[in-house]
Amino acid sequence: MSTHLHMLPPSVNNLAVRVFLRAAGLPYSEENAWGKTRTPEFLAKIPSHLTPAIEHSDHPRGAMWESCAIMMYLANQNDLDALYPREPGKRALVDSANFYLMGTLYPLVSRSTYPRLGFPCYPGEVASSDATDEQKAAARATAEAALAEPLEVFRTYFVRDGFIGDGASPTIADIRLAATLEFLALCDAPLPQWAKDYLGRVEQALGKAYSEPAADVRGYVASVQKKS
Ligand SMILES: N[C@@H](CCC(=O)N[C@@H](CS)C(=O)NCC(=O)O)C(=O)O
Repeated sequence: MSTHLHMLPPSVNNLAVRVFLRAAGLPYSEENAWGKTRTPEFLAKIPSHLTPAIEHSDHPRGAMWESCAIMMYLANQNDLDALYPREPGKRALVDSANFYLMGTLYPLVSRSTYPRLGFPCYPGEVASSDATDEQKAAARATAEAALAEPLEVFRTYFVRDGFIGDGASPTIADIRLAATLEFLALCDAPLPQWAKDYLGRVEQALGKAYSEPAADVRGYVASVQKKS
């Protein structure tokens, strides 16, 4: 059963699923959704207008979105126990890391980096308000400073010196965290050494499955850095 992925190449939310599909060795096709996410045809299938989104004929609605949920669904469906451990304790580590990333780390990542990436910022945030440039810069810097705490939690609790889930190879939580760390190249503070080592470990373990789609994100980040 092939998976059709709607994706935006510079996005780390999308990078996670792009890496997962390659690492899992599942049959898939990819379509660049740039300029299409608000079209009636897209909205009929994916009313959230969000990518990554997959079309999959076995799914009860035919399509779904949310990077972590997509990886969980496809891993469950295809018994990919190395990527999504079945043992309850290991799975709890993976799920907890992914929920913590989406609920706590990622909002700080987006507030720290989206203004520099030129990505739309969420309604109600300083960056999308009519605040002054100074106020927006201060809000961005505050979000960046707040990243240190959840990153340290990832280091000490989830990652330690290995992979999330305590196995010998990366899980869907490692794919999601590694992809997210890619945007931190746009922060003023350098990525902590442990995170650089971790990113290298994940990329080495996944090989081209990671580096090929990551090149799209890295190319976009580099183009932004060149302009600034
Ligand atoms: N929590 C979601 C976030 C998805 C998301 O924000 N997608 C953005 C790109 S990073 C998008 O597709 N935006 C297009 C739109 O809203 O039209 C996930 O992890 O999949």
